[in-house]
Amino acid sequence: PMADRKRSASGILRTSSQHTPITDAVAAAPYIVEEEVVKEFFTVAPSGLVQPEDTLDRVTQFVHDHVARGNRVVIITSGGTTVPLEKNTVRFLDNFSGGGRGSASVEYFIESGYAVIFLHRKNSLQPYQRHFMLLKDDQFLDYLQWDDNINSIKVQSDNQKIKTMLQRYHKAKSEHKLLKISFSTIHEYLYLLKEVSERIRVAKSAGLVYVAAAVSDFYLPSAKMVEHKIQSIKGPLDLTLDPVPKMLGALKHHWVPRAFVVSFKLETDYSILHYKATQSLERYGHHLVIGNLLQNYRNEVFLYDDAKSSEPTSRMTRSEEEMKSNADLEKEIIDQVVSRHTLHIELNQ
Ligand code: 9Z3
Repeated sequence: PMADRKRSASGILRTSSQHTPITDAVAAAPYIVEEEVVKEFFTVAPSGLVQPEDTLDRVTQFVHDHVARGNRVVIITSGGTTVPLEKNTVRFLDNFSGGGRGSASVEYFIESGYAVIFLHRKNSLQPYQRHFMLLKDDQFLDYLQWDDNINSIKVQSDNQKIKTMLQRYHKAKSEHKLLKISFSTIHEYLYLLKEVSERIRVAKSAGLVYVAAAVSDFYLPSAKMVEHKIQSIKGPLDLTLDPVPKMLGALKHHWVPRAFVVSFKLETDYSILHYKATQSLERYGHHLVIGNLLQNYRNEVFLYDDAKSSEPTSRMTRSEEEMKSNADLEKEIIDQVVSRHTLHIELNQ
């Protein structure tokens, strides 16, 4: 499929017919998980939901302040969720995501005037800081030197990119444009996504949810989980995981019914990407789905906003030059998302 796709005139391949026979009647029915199922899922949270007590109050305050100033508010989720295998967790499953997409997106949303709630995996890449973490030859510490004369640290850099980044960081900070909240487990993630989403409802159509986190589809309920570290003496490990209730429909229809909702779809097989992405549009009612393939997700994404179309609405790529200079594809992605959000606000005043 990758080779075919390169050869096609538009650069886009039609979805393989194997995945398309889904009737409109079935596909059009929105999928919304029952509230009981959501409640049940959160009550069986294995290791509790570890958060500072005032986390949600800080969200309420943050949203209140920015809505009062007429700012748009976006929730950006980023990083992979964990699935603990033991109550005292030594082993866990993880989803692929280092937080590059989410953390880069934060910077461009802030540049576009948004206030950002960054729901991220603990220890994943952070906005602004990521530029120092991803340095190839230098290390962050190479920029710092101890100066005995002033008994202080001196920063040594003539790197323009870093200068711009620092300026943006300090501006965002002084304007209180960024609120960070971390998660680790799938339970923490979904719990926080629900609570935080419900708190941006007051932003109405000026609210945006941008789901870039890589979220596990399977988990081990605490009833099936052992207390202590699984011992290897017992031989091979058999695991049967339960499906995670699909909450993306409830997000759109119940938690933030007036907000603009953008989600990412990660696949490894191009021939099913189109089907899966349009399914998210139809089943969950998302406004925009951004599809990407694990093999080249930093260089190419597909935008889907029409469930009935047999092709993605558009495709974005990084040129050779942009790859070399390490330019972010997210800049272009956020430009697109912001202009669609503007239209959404105009239509939903
Ligand atoms: C993505 O597809 C993101 O673009 C990546 C970004 C995870 C590939 P990195 O953080 O990677 O820059 O290293 N995110 C969505 C992945 C996902 O699991 N989506 C769910 C699904 O496909 C729906 S929310 O079912």
